[in-house]
Amino acid sequence: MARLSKQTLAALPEVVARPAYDRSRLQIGIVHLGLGAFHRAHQAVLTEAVLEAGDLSWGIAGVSLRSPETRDALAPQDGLYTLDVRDGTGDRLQVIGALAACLVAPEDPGAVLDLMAAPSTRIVSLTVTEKGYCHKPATGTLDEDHPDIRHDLANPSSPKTAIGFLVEALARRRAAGHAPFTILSCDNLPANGRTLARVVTRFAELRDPDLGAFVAEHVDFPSSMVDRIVPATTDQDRALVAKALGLEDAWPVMAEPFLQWVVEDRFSGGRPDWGAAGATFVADVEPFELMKLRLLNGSHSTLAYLGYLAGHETVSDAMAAPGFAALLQGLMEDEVSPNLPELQGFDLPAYRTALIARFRNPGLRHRTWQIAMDGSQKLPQRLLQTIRARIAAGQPFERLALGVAGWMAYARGQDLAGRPIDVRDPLAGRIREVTEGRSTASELVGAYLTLSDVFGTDLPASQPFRAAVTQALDRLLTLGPQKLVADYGKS
Ligand code: CS2
Repeated sequence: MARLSKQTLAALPEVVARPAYDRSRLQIGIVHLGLGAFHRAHQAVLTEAVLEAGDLSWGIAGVSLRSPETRDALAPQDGLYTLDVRDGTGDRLQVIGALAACLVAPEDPGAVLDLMAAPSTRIVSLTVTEKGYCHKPATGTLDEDHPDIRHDLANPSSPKTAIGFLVEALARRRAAGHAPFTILSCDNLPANGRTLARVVTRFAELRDPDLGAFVAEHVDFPSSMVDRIVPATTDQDRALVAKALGLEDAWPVMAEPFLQWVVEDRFSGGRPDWGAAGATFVADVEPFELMKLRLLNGSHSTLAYLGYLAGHETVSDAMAAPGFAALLQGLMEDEVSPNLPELQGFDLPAYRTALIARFRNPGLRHRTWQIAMDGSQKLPQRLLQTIRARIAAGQPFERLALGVAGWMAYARGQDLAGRPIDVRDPLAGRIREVTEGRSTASELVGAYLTLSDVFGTDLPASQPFRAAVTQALDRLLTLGPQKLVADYGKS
């Protein structure tokens, strides 16, 4: 079967949308760090609409910070790939042309820095996941002992982290007299722009106090709330897309129809007209971020741990099992929504109902194991912040505590029948160490609460917190996940 590429574009079936603009005239205006499926199914798609509308100055150079896999898949395809939008009733296919170049940072960090330092680059955006910020999740400050951060401080011109690349590129632009680029975080972190500003400024300051002051004063870090469910692509997906295209695509991306992007409008060097493509620009993103992180991602993580432990491979499988929908509905309505900041004119009940339907999407095979990854980096903003608010107000938080207990049961590396779990988490080793030989709920909770990077110092000292999580974990260990969750469907 022939491969998708600029030569074969014309052979695509009519129903497959494709770039109508002249890709040979694309300029690179955006360098994106973290070229995963999420970026390709979200920001790249809105940028594609901007290119279609005629502004060709915003082509994207995608940078993988670790592995060459994406570049190896997309380079032979001239950067083209297919977006497959699925809702369970059919597939909507679009070939995206916005990726003008793909780079692999470890192969040639100098080439990445050259591109970032070029005056034509006006925005550097990021989807590097929570752990890519090299920060302490409980405080949101730079982890100055992080081995890669230490490496990047010692070797500024061959960085490994996004933070190291950003600061070196900004230093080069400053030395050359070019205006800084705007740095746009697109990760699931609260106040993601401010968090990134904090770690980047601190890193710059550690390199040189003058550079730190320059970053603090001259660089824009708008926050943005991103939302679209994008499961990892499987070989089965590849086969289905190939069949529909009549061409091989080595790395298509699968997504749900829903897409939301709320962005703070602070781009001193200009920006694409993403608003015309469906993004919303606001003065303050924080209320949107909190709502999305706590309702969507908080539910997602709770479902991922309990669902995995109950033997469900995907989100939609778990949603079809007794009790899961009721548990999440109750969690969102009774324990999360009352503690969210006011969002004027926003229909919260409709958002919650839509979330349940999105989780049920039978067209997506979103693995619970995938969402379960990196829990130590996700729990603070997804569940623990809401719990803090409820403790402060003297309110109960039984379902949120169950989400935390689910993570504790999962992350120690074996399920309730003693079968091993492949736990992917930067703290996995540490968690194994502290939980070794502990088996009762109170022993396990005691062990986990020594992890101050996750729980801070306030939650381990809180009696209501310890009691609620211990009780939830005890119920989980004695009743088992299926029965425990099914009971929520009965009341
Ligand atoms: C998920 C998110 O993997 C995860 O942790 O909760 O990637 C989620 O699918 C997106 O944030 C949806 O916008």
